[in-house]
Amino acid sequence: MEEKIQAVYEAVLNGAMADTRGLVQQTLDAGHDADMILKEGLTAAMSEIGARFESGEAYVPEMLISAKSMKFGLELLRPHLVAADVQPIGKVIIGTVQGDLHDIGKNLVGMMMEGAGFDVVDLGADVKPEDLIEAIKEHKPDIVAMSALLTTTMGNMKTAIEMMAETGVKDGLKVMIGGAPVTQDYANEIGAEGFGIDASQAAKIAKILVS
Ligand code: B1M
Repeated sequence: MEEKIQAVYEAVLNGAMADTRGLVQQTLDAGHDADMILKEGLTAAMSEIGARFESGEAYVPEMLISAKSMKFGLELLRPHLVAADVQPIGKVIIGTVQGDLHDIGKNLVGMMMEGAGFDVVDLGADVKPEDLIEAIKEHKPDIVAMSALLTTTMGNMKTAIEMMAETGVKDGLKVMIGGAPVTQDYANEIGAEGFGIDASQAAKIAKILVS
């Protein structure tokens, strides 16, 4: 791995928040591609901290400071990942489902969708289905995009879709889902029109859904 990107990777892995910001900036200034910094630096470090958590070598506090470091880096990459002056091609409401606090992947998907030309309304994490329904009534999106990172919360995607149907807001509205435990089979099972394995695929699928 290139030296500067390796330093970003290590800063995120070690939860060195201030260092991450400086190192991402230096890596950008050196002319490295934002997408490469994201994949080989930030995202790779989060995968490693996840693997360490799984094997008992890291604990929740370590995951948390790595996640915060990644967020610092991601904010600097945002302008490079999101193209300026794009006319909206549709409106997306995005959020992480109720009971789930993981928001990094959701933020990334939101950024990629912005980059693809969508107007994105971000409801944050731990979104109750009732609040989602209210937001749909207020913003009238083309797509609702839901993220879940826990096997225990992915069922809340189904609950939200059912509530959309019951309250009459589902007509003409496309639903997309994603997150580590989520699969295309699960999307088919709960009646979601779209599934994305990662943020860039999510943006591509969203474009297809509004075309
Ligand atoms: Co948690 N956590 N966590 N965690 N955490 C996981 C998810 C876990 C896999 C770790 C592990 O065991 N290896 C595990 C889940 C196991 C399971 O259910 N199968 C887990 C657990 C168990 C927990 C707690 C229960 C731990 C505890 O308290 N004992 C707890 C739950 C809290 C809660 O939500 N109620 C918890 C807490 C946390 C922190 C708060 C410490 C922190 C989150 C901070 C934050 O997000 N603000 C955290 C973190 C950081 C992780 C890991 C390490 C990293 C997640 C991440 O940000 N990845 C994670 C392990 C891992 O993923 N390897 C883990 C980087 C991100 C870019 O990837 O989010 O997968 P990801 O998003 C991808 C794709 O999934 C996809 O695109 C994104 C970009 O390519 N995608 C979509 C996501 N949403 C999409 C939506 C789409 C399409 C694609 O369409 C709409």
